[in-house]
Amino acid sequence: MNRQKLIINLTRWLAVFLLIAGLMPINLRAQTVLIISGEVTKPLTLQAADLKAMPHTEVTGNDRDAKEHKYSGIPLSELLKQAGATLGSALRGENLTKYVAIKAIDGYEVIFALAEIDPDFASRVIVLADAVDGAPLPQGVGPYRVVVPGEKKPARWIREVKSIEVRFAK
Ligand SMILES: Nc1nc2c(c(=O)[nH]1)N[C@H]1C(S)=C(S)[C@@H](COP(=O)(O)O)O[C@H]1N2
Ligand SMILES: [Mo]
Repeated sequence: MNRQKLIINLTRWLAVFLLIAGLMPINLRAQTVLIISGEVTKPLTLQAADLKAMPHTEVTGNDRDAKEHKYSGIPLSELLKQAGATLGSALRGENLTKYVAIKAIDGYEVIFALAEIDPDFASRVIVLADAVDGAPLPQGVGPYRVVVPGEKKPARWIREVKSIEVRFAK
């Protein structure tokens, strides 16, 4: 193959690649959608496909419309476990002073004590929801929203989550 043919061939493959990449839904393209950092042994930079592949749980919750909805999402404990947070038998002593700060695109921020998230302590499963009643969360709510089952006021149901950070309170 001469040089010119090689270049034509490479250009063709590049065109095919760009076409396929262009046709992919935006949320499947390789881009960071969630960062988990702070007091963890394995900070995570996650893409949509990573989150999609994680174990999901269904929880029911009452939205502000007072109607019951079925949310599907990744338990926050699962995300923090994968990041290497001190959960389970490691959640004792000074680690009980840790909290989890969750931030949204609009600057809104909420916190949970790490123990509120650990399944050994908590009787409810707090999730990072990516679907409601079988459909992806709408624009402005998702792609990821925290859902706290049983909480009387939905103020910690933080929408458009972009990062999760574990910190020491002291
Ligand atoms: N990102 C973000 N999430 C947020 C808020 C916000 O201002 N920004 N407000 C919270 C408050 S105070 C309430 S009461 C609920 C309202 O949820 P709704 O918009 O689904 O009714 O969202 C919570 N999540
Ligand atoms: Mo609110």
